[in-house]
Amino acid sequence: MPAIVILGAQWGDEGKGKATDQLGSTIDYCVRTSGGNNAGHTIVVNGEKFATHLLPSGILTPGCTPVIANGVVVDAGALFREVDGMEARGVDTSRLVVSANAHLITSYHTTMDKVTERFLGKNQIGTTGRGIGPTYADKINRTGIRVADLLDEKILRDKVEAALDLKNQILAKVYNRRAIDPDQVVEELLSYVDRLRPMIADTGLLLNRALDAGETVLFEGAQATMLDVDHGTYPYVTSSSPVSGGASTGSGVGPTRIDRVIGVIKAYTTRVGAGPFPTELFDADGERLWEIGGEVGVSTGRNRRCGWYDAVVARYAARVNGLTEFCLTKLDVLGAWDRIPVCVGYDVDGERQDEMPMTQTEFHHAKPIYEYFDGWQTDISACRSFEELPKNAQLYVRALEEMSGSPFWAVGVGPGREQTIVLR
Ligand code: 2SA
Ligand code: GDP
Ligand code: MG
Repeated sequence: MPAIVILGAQWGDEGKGKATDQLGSTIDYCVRTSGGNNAGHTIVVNGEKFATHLLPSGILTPGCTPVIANGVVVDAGALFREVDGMEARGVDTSRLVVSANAHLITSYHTTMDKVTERFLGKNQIGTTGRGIGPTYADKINRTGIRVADLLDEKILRDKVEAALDLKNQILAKVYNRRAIDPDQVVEELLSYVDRLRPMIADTGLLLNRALDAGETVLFEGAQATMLDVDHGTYPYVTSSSPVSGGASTGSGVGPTRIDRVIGVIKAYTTRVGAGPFPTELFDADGERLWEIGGEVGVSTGRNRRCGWYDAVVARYAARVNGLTEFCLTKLDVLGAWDRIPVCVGYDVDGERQDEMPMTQTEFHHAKPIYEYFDGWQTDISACRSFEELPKNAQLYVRALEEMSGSPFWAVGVGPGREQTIVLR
C-alpha cells in the first residue's frame, strides 16, 4: 500500500500518533499536511513517552523520512525547540524535510491569535494560542510569509512590511495595542535561516517521486474531521483541512494516488476548546472518563471534555473522508462500566435525525438518542487478540463497527506500541 492517510474522526486526540507509529517500519515517509504546533501526538515506545507537536510522528521511526509539507504552518522557533528536545533524548532528526511553500507563523500571528481570543470574550473558540488561525488567514489573504521567502532577505522584508501595515492599524485602532516592529520580525525570522536552509525542499516533487519508486508514504493527520474548517462545527474549528482531502492539497499528491484512508476514533469521545458536543457528560461518568482516559491536552495541558461514543459523528467521518477503515482506540478505558451508552442518532427539536444535521443551529440543538451495551468490567490491556477480549467487549466493538459506516482495522487496548489488536 504506497499511500495511506491517517486522520482524526472526532474532535482530535483519538490516538493518531500511536496509530501512525503502529505502521512503523513499513513507512518510508511520514508527512504532516495541515495544522502546526497546535497538534499534540503521544507515542509510547518501550514505556518511554514522546510527544510530537509540529514534527511528524515518524521522526521516531529509524529510516523513515519526516516531511512537513506545504499545507502546514510552521513556527520555526517552536520547530527547533522540538528538534532540540528530540535530539537531547537521542532521536535522530537529521532526515527532516520542510516544504518551501509552507507558511511561517510569526510573532505577530501568535499575538493576533491571543488578542482576538481575548476580544471575543464569551464567544471564544478556545484556540491553542499558537497563531494558527491568523497564519492561515494571511495565507488565504495572500499576505502570508512562506518558508522560501526566508531565502531572499529583500523579499522577506517587503512581505513582512506589507503584512504588518494593515495589522498595525488594526492593533492600534481596534485593540488599542502597540504596533509590531517589522525589523524585529525580520530579524527573528532571519535568525532561523541557516538552520532551516538544508531542510527546505520541493516536498510535492519528493513525495510523488517516492510513490513512483514504490515507496510508502503516510500522511499523518492533525486535529480532526469535526475541527475541519469546512466540515467541522464551524466556527468552533481549527483553520485548516484535517479531512482526507487536505492530505492532497496539503502535500501536492493527487487523491488518485491514495490507497487507504484510516479514521482514528476513540471508543468514547473527547473535545478540547469551545463548541457543540452532543454526547458531552457533566456528571460522574464524564469525570471518570477524564480520569481513567487521562484526558489532558498534549500541547496546552487543557482538560478535555468527555462524552460517550457518537455513531452519527463516526458515520459522518466515514463519509466525508471516504474512509477505508477505522482504528478504534482506548477500548481499555471503558472497563469500569457495567453499562455503556452509545449515541445512535439525534433528537433535533423533536425530530429524529440519523445523519449529521445540515445546519450548525440544528447541531447545537441535537440531543443524543442512546442505545445501551453491557460492559465487561475487567482490565483488557493485556489482550493481544480479538478472541482474548471478553465477550461483551467483542460485542461492543462489533456493534460500533456495524453502526459506524466503515470496517474496523484495529483496536487499541493501551497506550503502548504493543497494545493494539489488529483485526484484519
Ligand atoms: P487552533 O489553535 O486555532 O487550532 O484552535 C481551534 C480549535 O481547534 C482545537 N484544537 C485541538 N483540539 C484537540 N487537540 C488539539 N491539539 C492538542 C492535543 C490540544 C491541546 O493534541 O492535545 O494541547 O490543548 C487541538 N489543536 C487545536 C482547539 O481546541 C480549538 O477548539
Ligand atoms: P492524537 O493527537 O490523536 O495523536 O492523540 P493524543 O496523543 O493527543 O491523545 C491520545 C492519548 O491516548 C495519548 O495519551 C496516547 O498515549 C493514548 N492512547 C492511544 N491509544 C490508546 C489506547 O488504545 N488506550 C489507552 N489507554 N491510551 C491510548
Ligand atoms: Mg492530540
